[in-house]
Amino acid sequence: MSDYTPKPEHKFTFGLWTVGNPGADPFGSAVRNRLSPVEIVHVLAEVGAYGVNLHDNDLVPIDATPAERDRIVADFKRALADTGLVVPMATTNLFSDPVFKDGAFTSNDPKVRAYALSKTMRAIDLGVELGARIYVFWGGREGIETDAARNPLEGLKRMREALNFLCEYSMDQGYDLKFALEAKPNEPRGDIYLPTTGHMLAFIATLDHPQMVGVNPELAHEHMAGLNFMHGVAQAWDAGKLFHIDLNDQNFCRYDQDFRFGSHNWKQAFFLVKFLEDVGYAGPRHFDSHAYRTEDAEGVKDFARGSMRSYLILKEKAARFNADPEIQALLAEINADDGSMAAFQGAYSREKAAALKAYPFDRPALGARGLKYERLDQLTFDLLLGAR
Ligand code: GCO
Ligand code: MN
Ligand code: MN
Repeated sequence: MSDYTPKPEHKFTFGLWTVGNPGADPFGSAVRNRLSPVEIVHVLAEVGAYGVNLHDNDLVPIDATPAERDRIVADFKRALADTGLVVPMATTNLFSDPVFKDGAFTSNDPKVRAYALSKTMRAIDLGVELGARIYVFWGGREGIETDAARNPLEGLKRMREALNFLCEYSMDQGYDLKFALEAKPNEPRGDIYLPTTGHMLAFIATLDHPQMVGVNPELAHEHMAGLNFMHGVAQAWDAGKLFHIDLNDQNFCRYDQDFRFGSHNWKQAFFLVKFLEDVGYAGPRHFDSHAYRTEDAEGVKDFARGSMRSYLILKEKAARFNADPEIQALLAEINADDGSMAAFQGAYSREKAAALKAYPFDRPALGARGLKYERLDQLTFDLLLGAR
């Protein structure tokens, strides 16, 4: 039996808004008491987390005076010092207050857009003060219910202007900060701009400082869009843009369920963990999810402990997959290369192209070959469910 105790080197983090979620939903009110940020830090320390992330207003109420802000931040810092927890990531709440009902950076009202910039700069200052090196942008209300409201080109232009401005602000302050853009297809808006990680990656290339901007893919959000999350994560990694990751779980094509990581799609979660561990992703593993509404304070701890435990179990399974002689022999056979095509591989040359066009391929033989993915997948299933 392996040791599934979370350790700081696993970099497991939770948002104040995740373990602090009191269980309200559009059909019912809160079922759990609201915990203060200091209390949440202590719960996270008790369950063995490494860090805590926050929106500005998870910690400092939107209408706090400067003196109140300083007192709250001092108390929070003391809790961090007492527990050893760190704040790797911070973000801005640009969606709860009525001022943001038509978005923040993309709102049609220039005063709202300006307020959003001002609020974000102050939230960046707060995040940096607490030690954050990653700043997340989730455009929760940057979207529409009706396209009559705005041409999406205008939305993209405003989003680009805001991010360019904030990149410059961060550099001007001398902050060592990277931005991570988080996509979501819908909810709370009917449609949200830049709906998937792939859209975000293409958008980043249009910014003035693309080197400081990456992505924060979230499992649930890509599943809402019916996509293979691990493939999106792989593309972000390939582009050097996997700055952060939001782990949770979610049935396909549903509302934002925010279930505990590993609670629903075990196989998808397994291949995701295997990917992250195989490539050596070194960033935080952030659980952006919350306990079922049925749970009390103890259930919230079960949720948090379970998220980390499931990750570590899947990590162990990934190591076993990589060390399994039968699975590896099968993979070697599937990927066998007799070297006969070496002359055709790699960079283009005119000679190579001519030789390739002239080569007598045995198409029927190539098409007739069985690829043994059925056996490979069954071995994976057996390994995952403990039957090997
Ligand atoms: C959601 C989002 C948020 C963001 C958070 C940080 O669907 O509500 O995932 O939880 O991750 O606002 O940007
Ligand atoms: Mn989400
Ligand atoms: Mn998220």
